Amino acid sequence: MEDYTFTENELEKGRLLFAAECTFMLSVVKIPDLPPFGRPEICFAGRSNVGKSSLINALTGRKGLAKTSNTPGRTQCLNFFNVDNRLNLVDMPGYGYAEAPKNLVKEWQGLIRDYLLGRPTLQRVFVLIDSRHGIKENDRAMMKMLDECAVSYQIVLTKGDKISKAAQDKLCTEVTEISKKHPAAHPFVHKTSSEKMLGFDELRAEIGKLC
Ligand SMILES: Nc1nc2c(ncn2[C@@H]2O[C@H](COP(=O)(O)OP(=O)(O)OP(=O)(O)O)[C@@H](O)[C@H]2O)c(=O)[nH]1
Ligand SMILES: [Mg+2]
Repeated sequence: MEDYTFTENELEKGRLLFAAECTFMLSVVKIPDLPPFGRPEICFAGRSNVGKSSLINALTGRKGLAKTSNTPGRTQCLNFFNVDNRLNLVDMPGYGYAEAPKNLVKEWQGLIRDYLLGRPTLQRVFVLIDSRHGIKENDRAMMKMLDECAVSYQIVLTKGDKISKAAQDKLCTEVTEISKKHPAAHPFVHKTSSEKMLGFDELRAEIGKLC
């Protein structure tokens, strides 16, 4: 995947997409409340506190668009954002949050599975992995579910500013090898830091290809 690059045109298309208007649409806690199918959609999944909401803010260049917090479990529903009437972004509740009440966890899992299975406009799920922790058991479970639901997904490493470049490169190679073994996974792994705004030109270009 070393030769996977983005052309000037793709980078420009991604930049323009996110330079346009991005607005909050709605929060969904049950399937009947999902917005009707329409625009292509991408979503962000990952363990609680991995940085999903921060990544949406960095991607769109809008600090308070998605609510972020130090307290795990901040995002408890599917939050939809409209990018220039061309694309929906979906911020998902995090998984693996130890203190979450069991009944709530079951509800979220049900909601996420039903959403993944019943959303033909879903173009890709970006599965976020904390660069300090790598792929954990519940990330593997998420990847398995995505393989089973035949939903295209791609790994994005977050919080790259928290580890050395060498450590991040090593993790990236490992995660790429894991991705290659999963049928529904895109083998190119994105490296990001929302804190330092790194990796977003490429991620915007990637997303620009999907709409
Ligand atoms: N250093 C650093 N901190 C980050 C980065 N991204 C997110 N954080 C911090 O990590 C914490 C969690 O970020 P969120 O974006 O709320 O995480 P989340 O995945 O949306 O969490 P839930 O909604 O609970 O699932 C916050 O304190 C962020 O400031 C990053 O790139 N670098
Ligand atoms: Mg969140």
